Amino acid sequence: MPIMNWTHPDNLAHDYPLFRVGPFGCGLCGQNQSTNPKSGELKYSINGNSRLSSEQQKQYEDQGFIIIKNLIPKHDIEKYSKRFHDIASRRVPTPPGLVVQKEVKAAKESQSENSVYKLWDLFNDDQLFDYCLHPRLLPYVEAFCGPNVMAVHTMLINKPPDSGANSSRHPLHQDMHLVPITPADRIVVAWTALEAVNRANGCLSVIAGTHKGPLLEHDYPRWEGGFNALYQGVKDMTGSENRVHIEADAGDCLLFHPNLIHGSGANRSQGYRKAITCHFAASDYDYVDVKDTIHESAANEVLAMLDRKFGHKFDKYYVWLCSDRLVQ
Ligand SMILES: O=C(O)CCC(=O)C(=O)O
Repeated sequence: MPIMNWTHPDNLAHDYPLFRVGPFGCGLCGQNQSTNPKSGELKYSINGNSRLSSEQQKQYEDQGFIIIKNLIPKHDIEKYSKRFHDIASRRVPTPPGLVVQKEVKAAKESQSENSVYKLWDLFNDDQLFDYCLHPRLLPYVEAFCGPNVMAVHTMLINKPPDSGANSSRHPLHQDMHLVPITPADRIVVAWTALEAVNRANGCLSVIAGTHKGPLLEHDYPRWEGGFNALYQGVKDMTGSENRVHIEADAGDCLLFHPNLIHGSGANRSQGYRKAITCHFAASDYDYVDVKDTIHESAANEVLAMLDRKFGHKFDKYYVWLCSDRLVQ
């Protein structure tokens, strides 16, 4: 994958002061950093880490995900849920910079827990960003990213009850489509349930083992009931062998590789289905030049969203990635 022309992040922070920039390493090598293991070594997790059991490491290597039951304590789960509720229902002012995305079918409704689907860029809110610094989570993250870790993409996802259009589904996709940084094998996604999630309220499902394959072309689904912005799925996805439905309790954390194909079902319950997520990366990652690559259409869409939000024409494909923060 080509690496894009480098602009030091300090310059970006100057041009785009709305974005906070972490202390990147500057050592661009011009190549995709290969994480090919020597025989007997691990490819998708760090050799010799003491946090994962050998079973957990084997499952992650083979299937691309593991579940850590009861990782985040109840009082923290309640704190994140309450904060979401307060922001979504406008009990408190929306913290500047926090991006509020409404569900496509509720776009014209006033802001409420019923209409808000996602909060993005949680680093703009200390109470929600607390999740990305959680002392019970970071040791696991280190087992995939190594000791120096950046939070690169953060969301609180609320799935309100589906209107009947099935638009609350999230098509099967790979997160790397939206996250043009490398190496992918030093990125881990930490998705934690904020309440019980099951087939009825649209739990996540994953296609085990697909983290070993390439990044595939993505496109919007041909769904008559509509779909949410940036909810592109793997193009011409056929079959779903090895599909695993991830039912979970509040506080359970799913750790998965960013190339693992996954999605979620419609929320057919009367309640909300919330989760908080962070994509963590080894802090010395490099940017991919998205031009003429599989990442380009999603990157253009992100740029257009930033233009609309900030009223400013951003000319760098990767500028949204400057919303990352060093966490360890
Ligand atoms: O929590 C979900 O429903 C799916 C989230 C997801 O895969 C994403 O936002 O990329």
